[in-house]
Amino acid sequence: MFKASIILVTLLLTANAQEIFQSVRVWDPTPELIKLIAEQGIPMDHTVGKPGIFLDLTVSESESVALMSTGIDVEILIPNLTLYYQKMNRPAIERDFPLGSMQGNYTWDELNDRFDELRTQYSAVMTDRIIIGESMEGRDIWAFKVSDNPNEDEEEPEVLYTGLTHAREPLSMMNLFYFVQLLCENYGTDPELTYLIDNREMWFIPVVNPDGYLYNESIQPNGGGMHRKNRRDTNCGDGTNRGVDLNRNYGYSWGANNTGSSPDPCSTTYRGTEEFSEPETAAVRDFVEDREFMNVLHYHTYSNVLIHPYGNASLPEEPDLTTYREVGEEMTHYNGYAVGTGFEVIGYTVNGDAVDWSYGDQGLIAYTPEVGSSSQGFWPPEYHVETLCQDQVHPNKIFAFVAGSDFMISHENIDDSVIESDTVVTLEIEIQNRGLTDSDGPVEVLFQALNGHISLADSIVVIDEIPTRESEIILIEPSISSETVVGTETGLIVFVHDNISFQHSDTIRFVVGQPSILFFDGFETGLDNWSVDGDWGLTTASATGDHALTDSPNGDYGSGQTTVAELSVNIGFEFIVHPIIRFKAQWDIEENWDFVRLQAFIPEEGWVSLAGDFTEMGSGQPAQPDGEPGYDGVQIDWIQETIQLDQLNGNDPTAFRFIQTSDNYQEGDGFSIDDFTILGYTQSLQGDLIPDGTIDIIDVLALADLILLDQEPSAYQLFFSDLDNNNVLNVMDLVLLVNIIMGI
Ligand code: 0X9
Ligand code: CA
Ligand code: ZN
Ligand code: CA
Repeated sequence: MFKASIILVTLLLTANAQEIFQSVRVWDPTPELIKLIAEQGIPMDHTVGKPGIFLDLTVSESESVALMSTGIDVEILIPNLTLYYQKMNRPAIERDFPLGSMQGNYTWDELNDRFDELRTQYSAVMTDRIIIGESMEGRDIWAFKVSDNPNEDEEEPEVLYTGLTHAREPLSMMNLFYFVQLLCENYGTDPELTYLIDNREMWFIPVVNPDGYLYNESIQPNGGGMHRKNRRDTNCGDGTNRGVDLNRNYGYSWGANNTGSSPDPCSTTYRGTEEFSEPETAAVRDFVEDREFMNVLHYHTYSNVLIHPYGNASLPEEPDLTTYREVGEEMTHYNGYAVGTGFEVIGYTVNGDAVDWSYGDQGLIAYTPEVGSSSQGFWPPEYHVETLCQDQVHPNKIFAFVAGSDFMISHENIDDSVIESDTVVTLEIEIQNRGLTDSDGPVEVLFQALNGHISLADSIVVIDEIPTRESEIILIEPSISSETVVGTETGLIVFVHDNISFQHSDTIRFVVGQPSILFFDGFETGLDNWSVDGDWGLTTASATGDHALTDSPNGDYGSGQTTVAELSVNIGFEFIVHPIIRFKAQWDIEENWDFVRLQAFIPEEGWVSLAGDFTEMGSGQPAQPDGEPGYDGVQIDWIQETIQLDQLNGNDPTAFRFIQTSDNYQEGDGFSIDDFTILGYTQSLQGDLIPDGTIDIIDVLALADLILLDQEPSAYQLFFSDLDNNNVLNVMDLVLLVNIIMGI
């Protein structure tokens, strides 16, 4: 049954594609086994491994299925090597992405040249400039499309990206060039980018406000010009005071009040004489009204935030609010930008801006990303330009994916907290159509075993349809092999797609058996295990028992500080597989500005911040380091956090610490921790000093020898034979060992 179903999946997956190559690990590679593998015609070049323990092979998917069906202990490490290589690839941008002459940003001429260059090279997937209007001073405002068959208007979901509404925000344009170049360069090689070109129409208006941008160029040719508005003569002289703020001139709630926009022609937020009074906004309006967009990103800088409507601080109605929050969270998964209304994330209200009109009037899902941190500002140092562009690739990709139907695993749940060998597991998987378009045809969910420890009767589940933004829960019941020992990782690779969507894959992993507790602190006996500074101390506001650990026992944490609580225990991680940290926590920390991180100390690397079920990426603000996971926001009820230490890639930590950081303004009640537990799977039995899987007289003799020799025992010997945990090996351990054998 197992074999048949796997072959079925293989056929489905490879029906109209090339063979997939995988990296697989063969456990326990005895010389006989190696011979057997070689005899199957599996190439032994490029194998790596630890002799006698495992051997990693590069095989085709059918070879890996064949290996598994012979009963060899095989584990799939990388399900699709081609995809893996392409995902890991980062273009060497120094060479590939030329920077411009204004602190790395293109001048108007340079960006026009860049466009011509790209267009010449990639005319198969790019239109020429399409002029959509003329600026105040008579310059072309142009758009272009990236798609296959670019000169045809195909039935593909359309998405729009705009830049340089505000003249002093060059990264709003640079990141679009970066994204377009990446799309074109990887067309035909990168599966995701190729899919987007083949199945979306991605439109770009790189410069909404050419006059303002050229004005900045004229006053500061090397970058740094601070003009924001367009160049209409508003009777304020000919400097940066003149002009209309294009992001206050759109026709939704235009001029609703004087705080969100200004009636003063010389103000930086002057809204103009009436809605769409400016040729630049009118051009965007006509273009959007003429086409059938699903969604639009109006790029600005800076603040490291992703803003959604409405500008007056009111929230969109459901289900759109959830769409905004969920899609926003996914877009900002790697760059950590805060998602919310402008009022929530940058603290002021606006009226007449582009996102409000795009959503409120046109019904499009629309955001304004504000690229870069406050320390980088409008004109970041040149060596930051490329990184800032790169930070927008993921959001730009997700945004294009969600214009159509697009599926992901939004939730998974296993009915038992401990998965035992030789049992059937009930696995609940929620599949969401996160896209803005209904599914096209049935949604197929295909499963492949991660290794030989799991099998599934039905490898494919078909869901009739999943409308836009809806989810469907499916139940599957894989069996765990009877030969699977405690601490073995297994799982399923899941592929989801409809007739036209991208086939995303995701891996669900779990470890078989009950983990052992290696360390526990419920904070009921003081802080002996911890060294603390700042205000860290005990609180009676606990999850269990009478005490918990907190960064601020007496009210809010302090401002502008870094404090730590460090755990000094020595755990023999070398003898543990899949170690886990689990603790209960509750917090109130200023979102996106202050932070608490749990870190592990790795001797060669220093402190490494750990990701768990509840961590979010740092926003890049001073107290939230960019790209480091941590805790912020408000979590009133105690939750249980789980942290897989496998994320340390086999490095054994020697210490842990909670580190609290805050900026100078606005504090919260802080972070509390209870029942801090370190768990892990011991694949050898305690007492099995001569490791042969059984505890018997041989182990007793070995331990007796050790005790008689009276030498300093090794960490390994201590770990497996110090049965009363007192850090010495003596007769008591011998007695306990004999008791185990006698079953006492
Ligand atoms: O004020 C603006 O126009 C934008 N910020 S910027 O610094 N780039 O000028 C923010 C627009 C926020 N939009 C809404 N809250 N709707
Ligand atoms: Ca097309
Ligand atoms: Zn702006
Ligand atoms: Ca703060």
